[in-house]
Amino acid sequence: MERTYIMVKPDGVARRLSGEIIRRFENRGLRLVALKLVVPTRETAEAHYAVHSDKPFFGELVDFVTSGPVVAMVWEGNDAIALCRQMIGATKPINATPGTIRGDYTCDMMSNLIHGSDAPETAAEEMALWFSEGELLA
Ligand code: IDP
Ligand code: MG
Repeated sequence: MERTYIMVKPDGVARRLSGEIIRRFENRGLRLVALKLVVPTRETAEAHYAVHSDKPFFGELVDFVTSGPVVAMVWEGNDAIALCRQMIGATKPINATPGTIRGDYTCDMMSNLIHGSDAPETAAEEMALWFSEGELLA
């Protein structure tokens, strides 16, 4: 069993897509082990996207992700990290195939509705950044 950090970004919450996104992960058979609605601080957003701090879009990305509430979640299941990334779809809109969350609901490179951890190490870091131990089910 693997756990992954999933976040509906501010555009997804504003567009009332949180329920649809949660429904997809539930339908797939994943188990929800943590969930909260939070407006990210700049500090948390900068830490979350630290790997992109050199990129030209970093400032805009931090502005975007702190612009409103996000739904922070941890989902558990077999190969949950790769499975969720597959369900989310590619970052580049033209590569986000129909049937994926991004492929069905967005064609914007930045406002792309959802984040999912990309590897076991980042999943562990992100779960620790967004949740305390006590907020996760056993
Ligand atoms: P990912 O969310 O698919 O893992 P990353 O490359 O890790 O994609 O980028 C993190 C986030 O930064 C993306 O989800 C998107 O919101 C934003 N982003 C990535 N590349 C660009 C870009 O070239 N222009 C604007 N925003 C970008
Ligand atoms: Mg990424």
